[in-house]
Amino acid sequence: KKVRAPLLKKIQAAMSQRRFEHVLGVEKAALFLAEKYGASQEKASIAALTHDYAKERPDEDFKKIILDYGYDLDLLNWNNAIWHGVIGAKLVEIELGITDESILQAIRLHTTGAAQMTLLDKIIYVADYIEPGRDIPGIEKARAIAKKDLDEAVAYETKHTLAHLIEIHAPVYPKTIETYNRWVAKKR
Ligand code: DGI
Ligand code: FE
Ligand code: FE
Ligand code: FE
Repeated sequence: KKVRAPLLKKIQAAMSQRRFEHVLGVEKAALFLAEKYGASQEKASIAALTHDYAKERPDEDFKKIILDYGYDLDLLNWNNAIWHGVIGAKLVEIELGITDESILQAIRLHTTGAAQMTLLDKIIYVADYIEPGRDIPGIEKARAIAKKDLDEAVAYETKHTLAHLIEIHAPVYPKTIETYNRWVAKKR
């Protein structure tokens, strides 16, 4: 597509070669999932390419955006893991000129998921997890599930991410818990 080449250069310039390869892997996985589940290939591509655009930015950049744009100040209590998606989407909008709200939302939600996710949100959330370069315990299971049922893949990823966060005593972002309650927890 005509927007892809210039976008690719800016993204490559913003990160290490290793992360750039991850991003290309996420694009590959996202295009596969978009084809399989009937989402826009172009949106899947752009969202995948931009999802970690801000990941290597200094904390100060995120803090400035939080203050300048009036984000909830509780965000200041978190870190890059949460900021690079939630606030990174604003940097993608400002610096890369991406204005499509569905793409920006997929970037915002890619780390934590959400109780309410569009098809594109789910595709980016899952593609980030199963991309060919990822090596996490249980990754082959996650890839197999993603080929059969996207919602089940969201549930699998959410459960394993939360279990990992608890295992390492990491603080859990409230949205991550909302995702768990919607997609993993049994109704009662
Ligand atoms: O940016 P990536 O490494 O490709 O992947 P990601 O954006 O899905 O996750 C970034 C990091 O965020 C990863 O180490 C897991 C972590 N993470 C996900 N949910 C939470 C979280 N960290 C904290 N502290 N709390 C969360 O709820
Ligand atoms: Fe990320
Ligand atoms: Fe992820
Ligand atoms: Fe990523």
